[in-house]
Amino acid sequence: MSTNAFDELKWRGLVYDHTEGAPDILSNQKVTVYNGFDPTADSLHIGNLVTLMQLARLQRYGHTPIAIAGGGTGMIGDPSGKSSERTLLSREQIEANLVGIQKEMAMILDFEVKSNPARIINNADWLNNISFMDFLRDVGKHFTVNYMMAKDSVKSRVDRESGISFTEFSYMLLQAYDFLHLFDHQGCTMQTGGSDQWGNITAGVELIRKLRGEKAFGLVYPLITKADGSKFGKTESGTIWLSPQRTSPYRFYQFWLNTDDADVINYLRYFTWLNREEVAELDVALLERPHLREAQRKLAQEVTQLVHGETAVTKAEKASAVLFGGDLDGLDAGDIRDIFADVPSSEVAKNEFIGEGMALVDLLTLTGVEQSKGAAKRAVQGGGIYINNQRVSDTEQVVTMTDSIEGQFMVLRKGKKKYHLVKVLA
Ligand code: 545
Repeated sequence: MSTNAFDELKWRGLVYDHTEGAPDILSNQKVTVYNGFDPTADSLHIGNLVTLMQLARLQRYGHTPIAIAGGGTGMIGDPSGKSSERTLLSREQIEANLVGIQKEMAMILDFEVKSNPARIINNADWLNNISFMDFLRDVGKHFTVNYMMAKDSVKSRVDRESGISFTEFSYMLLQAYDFLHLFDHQGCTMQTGGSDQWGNITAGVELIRKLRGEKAFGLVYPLITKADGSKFGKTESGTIWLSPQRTSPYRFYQFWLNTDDADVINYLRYFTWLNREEVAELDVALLERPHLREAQRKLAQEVTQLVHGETAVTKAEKASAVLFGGDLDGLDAGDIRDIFADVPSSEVAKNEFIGEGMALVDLLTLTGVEQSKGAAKRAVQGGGIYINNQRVSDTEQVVTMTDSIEGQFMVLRKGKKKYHLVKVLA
């Protein structure tokens, strides 16, 4: 670790902007620092993981982290970084989403450490009860519309025909009020976030200055980018979420494993606890032996472990080995579906495999793995056919339900790498 928290964040490439004095208090004092998360979904995605990790990092430097679960702000919707109006979420949806994201916050932060335990606080506790009259008098009065209009989140929307509702326009005041509330009740003097949050954070710093005559601080991180310019955290099959129900640990692991050489060192700094020496070693490995993908593998292991735990890493690695001929023992149907999501597949009715079953050579031709029975036989004789990654030696082999994985799949393979997934239809 660097000797002080600010140098550490700088080295990690995580300082995009900060208000005056922030480096000094991060380095020389112990502060209470917060980051907010609105319950717009039932899970955080890996874009939000950066900010969560930063809270955890600041905690290791002795600062006290607060994660705000935005049960109140989530009722309104932050226009920051959004080109169009959001649809309001129902109260039930918000409640359900809060459950999911609070669980994820709890995974990364430390609640046990005596000196500076983390706290998760729901801003509905104060926002949902404040009266509109009080709010306009106590908060609204301190901001000119001119000031609010100058913020990127508003400016970019005013210029568009669709505009911005009064509801979303007001959002920054709620976030500013949160900061004031945490300043008053939790001794919180710093707020962090992605760079999209700069306007909201500085509004809070302003409010604390105006109403309390005190100095509070803001620090924002760069939004994560990819060297090739494409969007970070998305694949063809969608966003990479922290929730294992939304993104399986195997897919999660694969996502990190597939990181480009040009990005991997940055991501090691953003998303892992590895220190300078460890990252430097992987940088050397990347330069000298890029084909071994040691940096990517370490990244995948570290982040998967952080989010899904150690056994998930072992399992994901085993699953990754399957595409290179590894055995299928211990994998369930869900794993198989994940691993072979991108290989050709066919659907075959279950009753074909019941009773006497189906001759393997027939299955090979039916699925198009081989063009003819003759070719299929020759392939088996040549030792080039595998079922569930077990080589088949008998040209007369019959396939039955006992060859299926949980009654749902069979994996055919020709040669080293050509896979075909048989989906058994009930
Ligand atoms: C609410 C009340 C506060 C302070 C902050 C907030 C939330 C903030 C916001 N943040 C984003 C967010 O995304 C949805 C989370 C996943 C379900 O909207 N107004 O809530 C993101 N944030 C993390 C980073 C961010 C930001 O949670 O700050 O920049 C993304 O990386 O967009 O008092």
